[in-house]
Amino acid sequence: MATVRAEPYEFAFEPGQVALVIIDMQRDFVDPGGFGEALGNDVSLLRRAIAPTARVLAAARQAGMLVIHTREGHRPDLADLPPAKKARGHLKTGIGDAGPMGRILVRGEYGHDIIDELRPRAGEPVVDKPGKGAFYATDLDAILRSRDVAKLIVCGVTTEVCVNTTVREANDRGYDCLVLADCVASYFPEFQRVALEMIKAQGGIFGWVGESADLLAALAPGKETTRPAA
Ligand code: C5J
Repeated sequence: MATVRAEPYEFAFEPGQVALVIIDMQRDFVDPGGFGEALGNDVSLLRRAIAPTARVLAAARQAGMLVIHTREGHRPDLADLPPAKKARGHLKTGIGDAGPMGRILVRGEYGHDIIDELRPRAGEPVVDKPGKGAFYATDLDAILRSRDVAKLIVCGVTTEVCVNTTVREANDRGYDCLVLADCVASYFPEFQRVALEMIKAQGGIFGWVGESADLLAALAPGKETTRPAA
């Protein structure tokens, strides 16, 4: 059993029964020149999560942990894009339209894919999701249950949207989630802070919040793991 320092209290897991879930680290959200930046967001706030997530990804692979990647996006014919989602925001260029990195949030397009730094390896499930939560209209639950996974370590973007929605969905399905604070990010610093507070409040009403350095220490006991400079 491994234990990770976390809030509101230690997160314990068997390495064989935990999955690393990396949410929506897609070019359109994270890379300069993508949809997120075109909407006026500062993507450097999201990019802070890349290096710690890459370290966690490497350690998880080394430990033989199940690694799952998710991508938010839609079929090229947009048949799974709710009209309400398409209309929201009255965007001049929105989901399904030609954007700076191909059609925005459309499967198969360059911008929809995962950033090079966190590219999935063969054998790692990539879950394509039409919504914010990774369980809604996907086979994520079946993938996890078929491997007896009951605990999730969660990284990705954005903290208050797809990360929070996924953690809440997971919680209602009986999963324990550890969210790594330095491996999730938001375009809005205040939302980042509050979204993490919400998860760990009231004795961990939705889950646990920890730091990647403490997970790395738990995965490599005996090995000195220093906290990288922020
Ligand atoms: C958003 C996400 N923010 N992955 N998607 O629309 O959080």
